Amino acid sequence: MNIELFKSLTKTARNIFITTHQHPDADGIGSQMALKIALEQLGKKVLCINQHPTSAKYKHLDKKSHILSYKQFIKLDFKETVDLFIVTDTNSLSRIGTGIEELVKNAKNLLFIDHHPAPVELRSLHCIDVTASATGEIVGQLIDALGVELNQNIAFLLYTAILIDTNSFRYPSVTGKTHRLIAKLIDSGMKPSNAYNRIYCNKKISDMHLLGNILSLAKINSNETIAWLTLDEKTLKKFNVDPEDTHHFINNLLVLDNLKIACLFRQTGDHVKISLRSTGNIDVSTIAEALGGGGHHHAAAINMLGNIEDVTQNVLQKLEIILQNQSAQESTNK
Ligand SMILES: [Mn+2]
Repeated sequence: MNIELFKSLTKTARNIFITTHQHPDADGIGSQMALKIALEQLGKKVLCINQHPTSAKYKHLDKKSHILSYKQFIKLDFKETVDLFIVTDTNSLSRIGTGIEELVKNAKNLLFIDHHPAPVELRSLHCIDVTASATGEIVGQLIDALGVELNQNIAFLLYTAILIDTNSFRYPSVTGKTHRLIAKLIDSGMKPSNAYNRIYCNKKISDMHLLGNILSLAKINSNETIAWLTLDEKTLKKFNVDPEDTHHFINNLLVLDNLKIACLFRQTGDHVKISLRSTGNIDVSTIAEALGGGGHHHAAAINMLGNIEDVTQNVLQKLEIILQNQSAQESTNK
C-alpha cells in the first residue's frame, strides 16, 4: 500500500472528488465522509459524489447531505479541474457507475483506497491493502499519516465503516491492528453503542415476522456443512419488507455447529441474488468469481439469471463439490 503517494497526491491537489461503488454501503460512505472532513481541515476543496443517492438507512452518516448523487452533481455545471479523484471501497471503475466513471476520466489523478482483492501491480500504485478488515481501517491509517486528528466525527464514521464490513468484528479479517485503531476511535469520545444502534437496531416488527418465517424454513445438507435460506418475491411482498433489509438474515445461519458455508438465495425479477458467507478457511470469493460474482474471502455475492429453485440446486451442487475436494485435499495433506 502506497501511503507516500497518498500524501503527495493530496498535498498538491486543490480540488478533490471522492466516490465509492454504486449502491453505496456504510464502509464506502463512512470512508469517503471521513476523508472529506480530514482533507478539508488541510484546506482542500472536497466533493463527495456517488452514482446513486445515499439510502435512508445511512443518512445519519451524512446528516447535512454533503454527498451528491450523480444527478444532483450534473445540475451544478462544475467546470473546474479535478486534481485528484479518490475511489473508495472498490478498485474497479466498472463498479462506480457509468456517470461517475466518465468524470474520473477527466481528473488529473486517480487513487483507489480499498481492501478488495486486486493484482499486485495495482496495489503498489494505489492505497490497496487486501489484509485490511474494511476500507475504513485503511482510511484511519491514511488520516493519521496526514497528521489530522481522528476527532469524534471522523471516528464515528470510521467505526461504523469497520463495524459493518466486519459483521461486528466477527470476520477473520479483524486483527490486532483493527482493534488498535478502534481503541483510538473510541478514545476520541465517539460512542460505539450509538454507532451500533444506528446500523442494527432499526428493525420493524414486519422484519421480525419475515425473519421468523424464513428461519423456520432454513435447510441444511446431510453433513451439516452448508445451510441456506430462500426468499421469493411473493414472501417479501406478503410481509411488506424492503429486500435491502434482508441482507443480515444470512448471519443467523453462522451460529450452526459444523457449518462451513451459509447461503441466502433471493429472487428479484428474472435473477437470483446469492449471498455467501464462510467460516474457517473456505474462500467464497473464488466460488463467487467462478459464477460471475465477487467479494471477500468470507463474504461474497453473485447475481444469476434463472428461477430460485434451479439456481439454488445448481449452486448447492457446486458448493458440495468444492467442500468434498477440500476435505479430500486436507486428508492428503495430513
Ligand atoms: Mn468494504
